[in-house]
Amino acid sequence: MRTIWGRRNSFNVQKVLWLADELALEFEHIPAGGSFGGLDTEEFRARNPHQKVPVLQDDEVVLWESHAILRYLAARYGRGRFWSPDPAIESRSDRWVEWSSTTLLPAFTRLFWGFFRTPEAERNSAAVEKALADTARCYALLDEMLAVQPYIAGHDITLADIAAGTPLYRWYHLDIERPNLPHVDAWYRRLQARAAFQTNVMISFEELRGRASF
Ligand SMILES: N[C@@H](CCC(=O)N[C@@H](CS)C(=O)NCC(=O)O)C(=O)O
Repeated sequence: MRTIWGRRNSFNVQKVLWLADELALEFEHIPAGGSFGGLDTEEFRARNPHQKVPVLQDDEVVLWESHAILRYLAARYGRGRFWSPDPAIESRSDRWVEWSSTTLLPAFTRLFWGFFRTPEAERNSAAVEKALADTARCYALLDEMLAVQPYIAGHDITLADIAAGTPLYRWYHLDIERPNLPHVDAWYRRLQARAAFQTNVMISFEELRGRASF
């Protein structure tokens, strides 16, 4: 019995749903968080003391933190595709998953919250500019990597593309000035061609506009 909790318009949830579909896993999806609520019940808190989504339950294994879930699913069900038993090979992707956690996603999250989730009249334009510049610098770095290979860690899609690629749909739909990054554009087109990306990432986030309450 496999269950994934989390609202579809959370990009942390989207990463997990995207990978689960890439691996053709069967699971029950339970919308939770945001307007669905459900994070403050004792039952949910027992699964995730932080009361956040995504959460995965795979038989007796319960996991939270989107990147920990990605690694678990890949190691358990994606060997040879999304996971290499050779630590040296896996580290080529894993370093970018870590970089996404520590650098790209914090910058993008500041941008998304400061720009899109804050009502226009309340925006701190200096903070938004800074977040935009920081995010653009991250994607500019990826542009250099992607100039010589189609995916972040080489010729095939890896967890790095899921961690760093999930925000792309929002990045390209925000009414902001993006730098010209042709290799990131091409990478985004490659990801858009994948059914699992279309189903789980290319979905409206309009409900989040000007909403800082969850
Ligand atoms: N670092 C965590 C972040 C988890 C997180 O902050 N989740 C947000 C959604 S993106 C959440 O649960 N917010 C409360 C809500 O949706 O009600 C992860 O990657 O899973």
